[in-house]
Amino acid sequence: MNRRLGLCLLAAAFAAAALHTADAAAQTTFRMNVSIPQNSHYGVAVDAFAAEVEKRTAGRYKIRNFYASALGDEREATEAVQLGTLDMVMTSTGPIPNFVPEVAILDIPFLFRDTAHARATLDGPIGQEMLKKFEPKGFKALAWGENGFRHMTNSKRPVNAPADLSGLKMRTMQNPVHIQAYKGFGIIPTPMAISEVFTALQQGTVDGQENPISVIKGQKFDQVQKYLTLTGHVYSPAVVLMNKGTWEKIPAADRQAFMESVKVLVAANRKRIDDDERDGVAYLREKGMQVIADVDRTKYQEVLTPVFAEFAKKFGQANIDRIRNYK
Ligand code: EAX
Repeated sequence: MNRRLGLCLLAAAFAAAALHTADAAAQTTFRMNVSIPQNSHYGVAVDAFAAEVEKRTAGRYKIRNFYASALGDEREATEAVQLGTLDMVMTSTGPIPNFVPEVAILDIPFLFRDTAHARATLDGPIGQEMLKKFEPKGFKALAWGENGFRHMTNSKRPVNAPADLSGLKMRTMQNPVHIQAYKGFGIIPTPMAISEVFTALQQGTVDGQENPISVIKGQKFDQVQKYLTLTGHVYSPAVVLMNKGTWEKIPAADRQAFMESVKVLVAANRKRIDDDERDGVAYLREKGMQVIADVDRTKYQEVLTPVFAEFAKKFGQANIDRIRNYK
């Protein structure tokens, strides 16, 4: 081999090695948004997810998380994921009926008996079928997460019975099922994004709001709300979404890594909610809230009888019963 050819071969070998290294280091970063702070049942979940994805893909994929609606409220972020200008969002189902109408059935009040029932349903065939409904709308839904059972707070009066809700002006999510149902309670619903709620309560634009203990505590609503009634009137699911086109570009082996990682997200999310549920009410009492814990939920359900009839027409009684009776 002459010297010239030798050098050429050497140069080619270097080039190939450099290319290989570049390949191995090729890194994709996905941006993900949540509506509430890092120190919350979504924040700890997406952080656990980011760490797991990075570990399982040997750093080839990174998740960059944005908290407290930094990249938009839940509706805006969901829309951005649909369009592909944002990669991922973990959101409550607040805005979801506007994107995937079939999933709105999950937002019906008193649909789930308790947390165990909700988690089993979402983890089982019903929940998994529902995740597929996101696909024709431009989303890959990786998993159901959780926001929790929602309770009523307000600054006007203790709500001891359903009739006490009548005439209260309450912030609601931008969710058509909630809005329709809450009107059935006699509430005057005022939909707005979560990032605006504290100020709206403080300034008296609305009298109250409803959210899980985790959110009431995390958003410091105890500073602007006197009364809390543990109505648990509706279960609030969360969902982890990715833009569908983005998902399809991920090689199969790495998709598997994402699916394994999202299990870690769900576990961290649920664990934090369990902790908040255990300690949150005592904490809110300490902060000065007057808590009505002894709630006859059947009374609240009875008030919604006409609304339930409307939902039966809309979603099909059999579909509702299938969820209600899931064991
Ligand atoms: O998803 O908007 C709400 O009330 C939600 O519960 C909150 O953003 C967490």
